[in-house]
Amino acid sequence: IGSTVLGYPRIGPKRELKRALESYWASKSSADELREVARRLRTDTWKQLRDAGLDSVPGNTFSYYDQVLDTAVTFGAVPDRYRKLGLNTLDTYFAMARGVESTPPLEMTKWFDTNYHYLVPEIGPDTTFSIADRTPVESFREAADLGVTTRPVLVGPLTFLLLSKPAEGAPEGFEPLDKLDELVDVYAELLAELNKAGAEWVQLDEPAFAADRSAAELDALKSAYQKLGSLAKRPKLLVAGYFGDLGEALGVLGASPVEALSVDLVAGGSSVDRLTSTQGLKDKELVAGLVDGRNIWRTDLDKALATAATLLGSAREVSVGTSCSLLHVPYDVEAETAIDPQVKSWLAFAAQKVDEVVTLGKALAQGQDAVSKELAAARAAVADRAGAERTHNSAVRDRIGALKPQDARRSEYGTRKKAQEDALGLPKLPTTTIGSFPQTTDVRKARAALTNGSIDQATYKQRMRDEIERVIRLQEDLGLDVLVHGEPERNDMVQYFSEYMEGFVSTANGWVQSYGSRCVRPPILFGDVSRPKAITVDWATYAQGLTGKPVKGMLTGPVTILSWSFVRDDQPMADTAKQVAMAIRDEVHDLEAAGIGVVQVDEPALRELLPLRAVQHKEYLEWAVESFRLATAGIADATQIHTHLCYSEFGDVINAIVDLDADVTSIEAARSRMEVLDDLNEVGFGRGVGPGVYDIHSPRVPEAAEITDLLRAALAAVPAERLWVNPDCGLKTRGYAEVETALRNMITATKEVRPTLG
Ligand code: THG
Ligand code: ZN
Repeated sequence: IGSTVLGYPRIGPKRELKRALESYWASKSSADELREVARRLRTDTWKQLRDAGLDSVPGNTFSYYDQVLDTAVTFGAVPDRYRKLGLNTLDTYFAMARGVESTPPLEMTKWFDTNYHYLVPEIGPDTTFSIADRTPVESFREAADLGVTTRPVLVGPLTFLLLSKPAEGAPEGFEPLDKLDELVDVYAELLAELNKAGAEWVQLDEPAFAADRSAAELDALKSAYQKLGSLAKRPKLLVAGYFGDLGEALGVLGASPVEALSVDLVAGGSSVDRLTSTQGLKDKELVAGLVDGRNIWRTDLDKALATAATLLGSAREVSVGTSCSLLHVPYDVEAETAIDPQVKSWLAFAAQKVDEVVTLGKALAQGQDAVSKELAAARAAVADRAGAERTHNSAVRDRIGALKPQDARRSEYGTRKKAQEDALGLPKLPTTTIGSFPQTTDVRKARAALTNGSIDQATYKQRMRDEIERVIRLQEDLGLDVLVHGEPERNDMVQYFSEYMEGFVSTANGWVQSYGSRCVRPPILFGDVSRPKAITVDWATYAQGLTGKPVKGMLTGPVTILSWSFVRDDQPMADTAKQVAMAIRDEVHDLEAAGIGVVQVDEPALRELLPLRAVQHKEYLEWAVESFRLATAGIADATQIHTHLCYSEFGDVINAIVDLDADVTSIEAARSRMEVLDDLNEVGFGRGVGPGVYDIHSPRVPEAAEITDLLRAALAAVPAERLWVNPDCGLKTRGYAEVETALRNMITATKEVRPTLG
């Protein structure tokens, strides 16, 4: 195989695909125009990767929306409700991704522990697999016509089925994996077609094996690759395991007839020992994933070469690759003109990572002298970063060094509850929202105008204040009890805070796909973190000054800030989390001092960072919970701390939610009919809880009667004194018309239920 990368960004260096998709969806351009943008993006990527000098260029890495959805469509796993719409192929695909009026989309969820989201395929006993779409073959030919031989990349059959869910109506006990044999037969057909088209290699991604898997699942892995490997006419197979150590799957794949394995040596560092002792690798090619596909730091090439050297005897051939697809990093550092030059010199985005892989590959194949200049430059950058003073702030370190366990503890909940009741005087079943209100076009335009200099700071501030006043008046009119300022001044809940903290830099073009056409620009946390001055106090006090009702201050928690940033890799995450926690704590304290009596610290990403392997959960949850508590302690008993979590199935983090010790927790619950409350009861959760009473992810407006029902269901699980009423997430992505009606119905329902309480 030689030097390669496992995948590449596809949204376009200037988010060309985003623009083209959104224009097509708005009926402002045709399918042909969209296809043309897509074709150009594919072409540019293939040529770029080939010209950069990679030995093997990945193919089929483009997607109009999501690679898991692509896999479902390729193999014909399209649920009937989408087929019945009678749309053409492209629009059926988008209906599965985004829904249409009559039919909601497939469920979307996080891709392992990343901030990328995939669509969850639905597989039932009746699903019949076939090659229903030939994009993998067609794109191979398309590249070949341009003179680039690609290595088509497919989600592997095990990972595909393990990420799928049973279709509605599937019998009790049915698992998508039950369909493995049938699916593998169709993978075999596709491999035969790719072989016929001239593909020498095909890459099958099996990241599901970086997580804990049962013996039955490992057996399934064995049988699938035994079968695929035994095909008479097929391309050579590269199985890629990433996002961690492959564990026992390594031995299984080692013993299988596939020709090559790719292993993640960044997230799965311990693999090195296991690799050298896995017998079956001796006759295989090993792609050593030495360049981090998920973070943006330049690789320590000397260290990477040393690791590669220890692997040399363990496989027939060792080549260099990325730890995972480069989908998770931005395109090109060179597009950043405003980042401080010293920090910039430490960074590598996708284009630079390709160069690193090429350099490492040459060093391995031809000796280090062949790339001495590149190695020296990398060495200098790594040394500069390691010795840089700007990553080090003694005041921050001294302050954290002096912390005592008590600094992360509040008084007993009973005492706080009493003090908060006296201070806030809220009715039973208090109503509130999660924080953000719809971001209107005017608000977005004002922000863009400030960025490009066409309005000044004072004008911008006034526009935001006008918006805040409108949102406060609306909430008073609706009759909400705890108000919010609506967050018009924020772009993204992580990026916004990072812009006001020391230790971060922002990018101008560092977009990373989050789902479909939606992107985020993760900030870069490069050094010790501190908060020089108050960030949100001005907006919160302005809002509080407009109303007699309590206004809730809105902050993002330390774990979520880390999770949605590119984080320094030169110290443990737990240490970085403490620094971010102290910065947030400063903000909590300033809000309190300015008269804000309720502060919400959101941790929607608490679960996302949960390690894929259970043995690592405890350590993670300890520092994650501790950083939240550090951020929210040291305040008066009367100050009420809220938190918000964005999921309804807690699984392994449910105990952590108790341990956060927040006074009020709002969570998603509408879609699961309040089941989450039973889960919380089971672990003895005894604090305030606001199970979302309507799903904001859908444009559908709930009737008051539906909400009344949900509140009654909630009251069966939670005593009235602890129950709050709120939507299940922020309202930022919705429109005002629907939000107003939905909130009005929510208040009507609450007022109907209140008099029935004892
Ligand atoms: N911020 C960050 N990560 C996230 C979320 C977030 N991950 C999980 C979830 N929320 C993902 N959801 C979204 C929803 C909307 C958008 C991105 C991720 C979005 N992005 C704008 C776009 O692509 O047009 C750009 C936003 C901007 O201008 O900064 O709409 O909330 N970090
Ligand atoms: Zn949410």
